[in-house]
Amino acid sequence: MDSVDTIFALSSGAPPSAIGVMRISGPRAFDAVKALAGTLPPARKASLRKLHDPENGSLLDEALVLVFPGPATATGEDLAELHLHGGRAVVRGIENALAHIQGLRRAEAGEFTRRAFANGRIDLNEAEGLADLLAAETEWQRRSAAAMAGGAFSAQVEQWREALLRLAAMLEAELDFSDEDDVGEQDYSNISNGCIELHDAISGHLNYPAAEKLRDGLRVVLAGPPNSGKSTLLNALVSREAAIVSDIAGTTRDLIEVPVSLEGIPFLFTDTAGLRDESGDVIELIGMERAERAMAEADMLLWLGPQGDAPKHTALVQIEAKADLADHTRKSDAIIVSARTGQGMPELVAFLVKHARDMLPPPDAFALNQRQRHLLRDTALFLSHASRAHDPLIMAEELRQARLALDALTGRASTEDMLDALFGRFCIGK
Ligand SMILES: Nc1nc2c(ncn2[C@@H]2O[C@H](COP(=O)(O)OP(=O)(O)O)[C@@H](O)[C@H]2O)c(=O)[nH]1
Ligand SMILES: [Mg+2]
Repeated sequence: MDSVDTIFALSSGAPPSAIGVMRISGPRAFDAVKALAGTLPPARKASLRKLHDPENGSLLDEALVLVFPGPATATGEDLAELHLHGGRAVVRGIENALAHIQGLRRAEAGEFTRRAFANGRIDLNEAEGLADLLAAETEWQRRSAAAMAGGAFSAQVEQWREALLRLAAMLEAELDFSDEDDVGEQDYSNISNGCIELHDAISGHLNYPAAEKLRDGLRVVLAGPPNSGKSTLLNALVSREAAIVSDIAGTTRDLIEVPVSLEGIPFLFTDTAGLRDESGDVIELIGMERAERAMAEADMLLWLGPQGDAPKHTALVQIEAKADLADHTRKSDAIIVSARTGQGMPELVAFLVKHARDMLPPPDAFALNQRQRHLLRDTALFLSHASRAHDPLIMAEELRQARLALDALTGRASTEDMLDALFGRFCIGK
């Protein structure tokens, strides 16, 4: 019996579909193909084969069959793909036949990717990027996830890691020399400076906007007194009747959140209960409280009320609404819109998109998620400790901690590489 199960799953969408791609990965993948197709097609060449049920010989489908010998495959194992006709019965028939083959079982969720990670084909960051890529709904989400999945961040981490190993090796060398020659005070300022440099490089990346912003969308909150036109403007922005509009003050009482993509950028628009002093309605009061909280958390606040009443907010945008009415309120430095006639709407959207671009991680660059930020912050912190350590042994320990944090980032934790780097530097007859 093999120590690793061979797994299979339909990797394309739910049937019925034009084509259903069945993937098989593991030590018995090619045996399974032989069992169904009779012979094994040449590696990496799409070949047309009749697939028969190995138990009773009945024809199941005629399919394109591809085999990829490991370890240079997506999973790092022998991998096969059956491009089936995507009908429900065809797919089910093949699944049943595969399930009856010795050593094969259905894959669990994410198991192909998990194997890719276990076999060193991708690291944790790339796996996360891949998950984000599959979940991406807007252009910016897709590009950022693609950068992460494509290994841009992993390559950067690898560079930092090498720098870190070099510093550790230099320190190790100093410690050894001080043992042997007893030359008294050693000078560690080189290593200290190296730590500071690396600390700064890593900290720089922590200043980028977080990936969560990209995932959840920029929070744009519409606020102002009752009847100032918030709900109407929200509906116009998201191009549908998400919020109820009426001229009765207090119509919107709870937050209404609408995710929408404008020019490929994810936004979360929030309509709020109008702020007024004289409401006796308990529910409306709760609504106003929620409105206050939403405003505090907003990435951008569109204020439709009088200029003098505007709340304090770092990204406040004055909106002069209902511009089609002769007696509408005039404001200075405001974006002038009429949700009713559409006047000024393209300008408002362009303004929002322009500012969103500055607030989101740049596209095609990786955006760091919470786990990654957390571990990078740890790494930077240990480096800063190391740079200030007076005792070389403490410095070595801080560097070791920094490396462990970086290794947790990629999901690698071996010390083998550390030794390689160390001995690589010491081939001077030692
Ligand atoms: N003429 C005109 N009326 C508007 C405009 N926007 C909203 N209104 C009207 O103003 C009233 C209050 O609108 P609403 O969106 O419910 O305001 P909210 O209380 O701030 O959410 C409604 O009767 C709307 O039809 C606009 O751009 N032009
Ligand atoms: Mg409203």
